[in-house]
Amino acid sequence: MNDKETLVKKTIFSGVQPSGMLTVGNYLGSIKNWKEFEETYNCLYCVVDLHAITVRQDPATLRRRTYETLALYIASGLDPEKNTLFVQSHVPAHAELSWVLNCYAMHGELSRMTQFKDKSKKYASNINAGLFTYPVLMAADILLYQTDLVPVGIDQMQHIELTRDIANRFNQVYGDTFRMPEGFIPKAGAKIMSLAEPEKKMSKSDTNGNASVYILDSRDDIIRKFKRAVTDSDTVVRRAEGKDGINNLMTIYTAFTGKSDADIEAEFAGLGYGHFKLAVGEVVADALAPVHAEFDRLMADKAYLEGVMKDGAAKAAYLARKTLSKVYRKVGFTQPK
Ligand code: ATP
Ligand code: LTN
Repeated sequence: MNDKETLVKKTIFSGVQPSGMLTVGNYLGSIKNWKEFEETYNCLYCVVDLHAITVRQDPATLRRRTYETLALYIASGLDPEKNTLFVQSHVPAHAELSWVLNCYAMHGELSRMTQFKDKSKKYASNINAGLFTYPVLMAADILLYQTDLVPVGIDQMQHIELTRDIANRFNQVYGDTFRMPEGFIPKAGAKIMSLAEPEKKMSKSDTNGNASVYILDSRDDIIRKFKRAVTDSDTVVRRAEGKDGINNLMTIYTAFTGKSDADIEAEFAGLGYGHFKLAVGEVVADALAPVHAEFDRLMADKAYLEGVMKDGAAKAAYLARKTLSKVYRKVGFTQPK
């Protein structure tokens, strides 16, 4: 990406935490949708390791998952020549802008973030300041690149609203500094639910192994988990209020096949849930098979992944520094001569 492209094309930024094995929810809510932007936007996709340590991580595991998350970006189809793929901690401007923005984010608004409230319950013995200011770091990620569009699952929309509030507040004090980003939610797959408790979001850090289908699960595991998915006592495959389990399976089927609810109802008319669950499992396993193969190839080539990280960080750092310098100037910091 050069300066001219940055001027003409709009910018996309998104990220995933290397906090666990990625699920089908992460795939459908985010990564899978990113490929379609690579020709028409300047795209930056980040492995957000600074965010991941808001919850205690084992260092060796975090390191491995950082490589794995990057490999999954590429295995899911993102071309490192067309997208800037990088690791957050490799570009110091994220932490630097985050500090400045912390001084323009209010305690009250951060206390209202549902992810903070949920994670405070889940990790009650480690409600650290980083967990609280997590959305400010996310705002820094987005605003550093003068981002136009942020493709995410629905759970992140509240953080994007907050990013806009912080940007507005800053722009009002110092004049136009940050571009106003918009969230972008996928049509199918914005919120994939747990297979064990379908009223809860599928999450990579769920401790129940049957609740989440991981992108890297074996074909047998994927099919087994879908066969065991919690549904209801009805037998007809159709979308309806209160049928969270079936609704979720229909959403997943649509996201992988493009079929509408009416197509699905017709396809499984008279066949019952067992048949449908197996079909969903097979469709997911078929779609993920090429991702698995490419992932294995990439993980065997660490030098290549390190090259992608290095190039991505250099490109991102160049763009980030421009915004950060502007911010430092505006708030009144001196520049060393
Ligand atoms: P954790 O369990 O560690 O909080 P997570 O599974 O919620 O992680 P994130 O790294 O927070 O995943 O999210 C990465 C991206 O995946 C975000 O864009 C998020 O909106 C999306 N995402 C996460 N879970 C789902 C889901 N169940 N359905 C759709 N999108 C999701
Ligand atoms: N907070 C997000 C991950 C994330 C992100 C971002 C997404 C960190 N920085 C910037 C979009 C843009 C999450 O938990 N899913």
